[in-house]
Amino acid sequence: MADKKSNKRIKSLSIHRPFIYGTTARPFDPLRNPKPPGIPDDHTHSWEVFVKGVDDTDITYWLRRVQFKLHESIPNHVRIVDAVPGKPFSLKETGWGEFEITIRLYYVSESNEKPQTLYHHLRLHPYGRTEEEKEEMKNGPDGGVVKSWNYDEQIFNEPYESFYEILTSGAMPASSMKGGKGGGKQKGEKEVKMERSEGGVLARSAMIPLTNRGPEYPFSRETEQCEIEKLKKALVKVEEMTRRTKEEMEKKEKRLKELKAEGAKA
Ligand code: SLL
Repeated sequence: MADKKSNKRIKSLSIHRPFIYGTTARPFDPLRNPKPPGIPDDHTHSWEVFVKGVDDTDITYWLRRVQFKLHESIPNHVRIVDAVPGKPFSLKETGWGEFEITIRLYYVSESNEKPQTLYHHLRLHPYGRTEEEKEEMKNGPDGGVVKSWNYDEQIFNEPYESFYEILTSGAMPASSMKGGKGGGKQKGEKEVKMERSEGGVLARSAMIPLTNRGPEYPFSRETEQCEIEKLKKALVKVEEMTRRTKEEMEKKEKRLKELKAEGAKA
């Protein structure tokens, strides 16, 4: 670490890094997901919980360890996963029930940040806002695979200078990070081009991909735009409903007045 004295916090600056956390579950099925030997009879699903970079880019330059606290019914239910450069923090298990997983993030020591906690509900069964969404999860191309993934942004407020250095020491194409060990250009290595490929993101950046590229990469500006469009459409619908309700009320009020007038005459 840099000399303590010169390692000050950078005031009024905050920097963020996107990441994804969540679970993916698959029901045991003789064809698509056969149950491995030795798994208890009552286990119905295999599942995975993870914390990873957008587009699977490396995040181990700011995150060094993840602790997953599982349900107490699971043997050895507090699990620690240490960083392997270029790899997601992931844990695979089998079981029969859904529960809340406590995910504790430990940052690299240069950050001087205290660990933080996230909570994630393990989903084994299809879910969704509508019946179609549930149906899609059951019978869609991914057949029976239940994903519950969240996009999030880690914010570092007033980072230490040395940590800021690490965070900004050069965005690079994800391909140049292959095989683990990222970070900086090696001597003699040729200049890496700083551009997006296929709407993807540069490693060690805060970029969000432009487009969707399949079920493994669901978070992008395109998804965001889709959600915004959905909200806009919903808003139009709500306005339309409000207008109609108002109209009906006006009609009823009018009718009521008429009836009252008739009553007064009689
Ligand atoms: C439920 N409240 O009743 C939840 C608890 C616990 C899930 C779910 C055990 C796996 C194992 C397992 O799946 N526990 O024995 O390794 O639905």
